[in-house]
Amino acid sequence: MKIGIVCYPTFGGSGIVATELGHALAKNGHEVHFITYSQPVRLDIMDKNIYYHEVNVHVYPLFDYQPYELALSSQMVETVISRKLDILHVHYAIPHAYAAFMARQILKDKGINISVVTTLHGTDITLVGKQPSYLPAVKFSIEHSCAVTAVSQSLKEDTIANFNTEKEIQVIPNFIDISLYESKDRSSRQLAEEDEFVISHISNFRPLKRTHDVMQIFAGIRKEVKAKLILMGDGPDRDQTLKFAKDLGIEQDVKYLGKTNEVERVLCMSDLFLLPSSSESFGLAALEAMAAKVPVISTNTGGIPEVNLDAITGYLSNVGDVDEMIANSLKILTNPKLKEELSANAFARAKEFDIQNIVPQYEELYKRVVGKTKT
Ligand code: GMT
Repeated sequence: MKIGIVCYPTFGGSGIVATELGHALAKNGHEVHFITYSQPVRLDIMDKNIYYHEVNVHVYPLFDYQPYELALSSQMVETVISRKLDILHVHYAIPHAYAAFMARQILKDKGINISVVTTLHGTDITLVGKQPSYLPAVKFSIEHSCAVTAVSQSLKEDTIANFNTEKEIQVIPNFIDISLYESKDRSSRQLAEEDEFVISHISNFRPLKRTHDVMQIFAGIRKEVKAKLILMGDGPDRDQTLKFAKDLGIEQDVKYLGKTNEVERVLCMSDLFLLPSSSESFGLAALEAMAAKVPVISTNTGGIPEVNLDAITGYLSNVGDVDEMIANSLKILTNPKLKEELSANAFARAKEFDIQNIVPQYEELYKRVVGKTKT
C-alpha cells in the first residue's frame, strides 16, 4: 500500500508515534510518504520505503498568521496525485484532519477518491480542540474522516463527550519497539554515582506536565535517599522548573539533558520514572519507561491507568498529591524486592504494547477503509 502520513515533526508523542508507525509500515513493505513542514526528528530518511515531502508555507507580510492548512492541503493533493497514494493517515486532529478533508474534496473534483484516517492523540481533544474557536471545525473534520482512531479508551470517551459525536472511534493504543530496550546495556550508569538512585522524567515541559510536582517529588525522595533526577525534553516551563530546583536546594542533583535522542539509554539506567501530569491521554513516556523495566509513579488521570497499573507496574495518585507520590517512590526505592517485582511487571505489561501487536491493527484498518472508498 502507498500511505501518506501527516504529523507534527517535533519531539511530541504524536509525532514520535507517527514516525515509528511509518518505519514499521515501511519495514512491512509499504511505501510511506511523510508530509510535514520539516523532517520528523526520529525519521530515518535512508530507509528505502520512506519518502519525505516538505510543506512549504509561502510567507506573505499581509498575513499575521500564515495559512499553513492551505499549504498542507495543497501538498497532500500533490503527493496523492504524483505518488498515487492509497490512503492519508493524519496524526493529531488540529489542523491535520481539517486539511485532509479539504485535500479530499479537491481530489474528488479531479475524480480521485482518497481515504483519510485520523488518529486522535490528546490535547487535540482534551484541551485545544474543545476551545469554542476550534470546536466546530474539529468536530466536522473528525466526523468526515473515513475512520477515526484514539490512542486510549479514555480519549475515545473524552472525544464522544467533548464533541457530542456518534462517530465510530476505534481504540488503537500507542506502542513501543520492545527489541530496542532488550538490547540496551543496563550495567553502565554514567549518570549517577554507584550509591545513587536514578529518577527520570521526560516531557514537553508544558503546564499540564506539572514539572514543579516532579521537582517536589524528587526533593522529597532526595531528603531520604541519595539520588539524581534526569530531565529530558524541552518546553515553555523549562526555565522556571530548573529555577525551582535551585529554590528547593536540589540543583546539584538535577541533570537536564534537553531534547536528547538517548531516551532509551537513559531509561535503561533509571530506577524510577515520574509522570505527575494533570492530563494525559495515554502517557507514551510512561510506556517507554516500563519497556526499560522502570516502575512508574504517575497520576491516575486520562489514559494513564490503561498503561500503568496501580501497585503492579508502579503507583498512581490523584493529580497534585505530591506527598503520596513521594511516599510511593520511597516505598519502591527502599524495598529491593518490591522494586524488582514492579520492574518485571512493568516490562511484561510493556510487551503487550509491542509494535508487533499494534501495527497490524492499523494495517487491517487501512485495508478496510481503502476497500470501502475504492468500491
Ligand atoms: O497532546 C499533546 O499535548 C501533545 C501530544 C504530542 O504530540 O505529544 O501528546 C499526546 O499524544 C501522545 C501520543 O499519543 C500521548 O502519549 C500523550 O499522552 C498525549 N498528551 C496528552 O494527552 C497531554
